[in-house]
Amino acid sequence: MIVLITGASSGFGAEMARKFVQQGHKVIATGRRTDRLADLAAELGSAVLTVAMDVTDKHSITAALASLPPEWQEIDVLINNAGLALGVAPAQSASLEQWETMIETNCKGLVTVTRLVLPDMLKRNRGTIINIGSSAGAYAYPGANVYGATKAFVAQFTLNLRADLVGTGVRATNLAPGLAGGTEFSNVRLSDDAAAAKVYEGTVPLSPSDIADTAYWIATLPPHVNINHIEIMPTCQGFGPLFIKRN
Ligand code: NDP
Ligand code: 8X3
Repeated sequence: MIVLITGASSGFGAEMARKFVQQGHKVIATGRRTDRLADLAAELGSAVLTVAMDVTDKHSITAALASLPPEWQEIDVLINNAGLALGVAPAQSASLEQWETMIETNCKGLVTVTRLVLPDMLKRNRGTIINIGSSAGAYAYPGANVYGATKAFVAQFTLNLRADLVGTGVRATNLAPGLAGGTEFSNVRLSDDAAAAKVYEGTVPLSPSDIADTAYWIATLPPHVNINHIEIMPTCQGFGPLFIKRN
């Protein structure tokens, strides 16, 4: 299979690239940090094609797809993984610029890549699209405001994509992890490595390989099976009670 992964330069994306290559597949590894992508290609060899792609820039996406050599053009699996959270400030004081970046990346970037890859999948009547959502798309918590909303968008867009694709051979899944360590997610979100490390203190979070194994399982199920939505949490994570502010 040929697997295109957005945000393959770190975290889940890099680990998913490793998993698919180790299982004998070819990976188009995309992202903005081309030095990181080059390191991944050096590690995994010729089964990886690295392509610079900023999902917030439509021209970057179209240029990346247009640059694919003929033998890399038939994308079987698209993993829309590129995404980020920025900040944990409450809505009333959060940065509008950070909100815009999350929407541009997690929502607009994801739908743009999907829209541009989908027609060729439909021509071949096969393909799997795995959108990386989050438990934050289902459960509210303070400071998740726009990040959680972008992941709720991913969940609903995936279901609506399914609705449009019924009767075709193209599948779509929302893969929604909870707390996961071993990625740069919290470093990016908090811009503070010490604070990022504290997020995982005293926990056994999900690992990138837990997510990579799940994505691989979804992509290699028999063609008649579509996982619509899968939510995964580490065993140590649970649900907060509904909060009541008392006088
Ligand atoms: P990382 O920060 O390690 O990886 C994020 C990836 O997204 C990087 O490869 C980065 O590449 C890429 N990316 C960010 N912005 C852009 C952009 N504009 N264009 C292209 N690529 C971009 O975090 P994770 O691996 O943890 O996150 C991957 C996905 O998983 C995200 O969608 C995140 O929301 C989601 N998630 C993470 C969880 C966690 O707890 N870690 C839990 C649930 C969901 P580059 O900077 O090189 O462009
Ligand atoms: C990342 C999971 O709980 O930090 O999407 O929002 S969480």
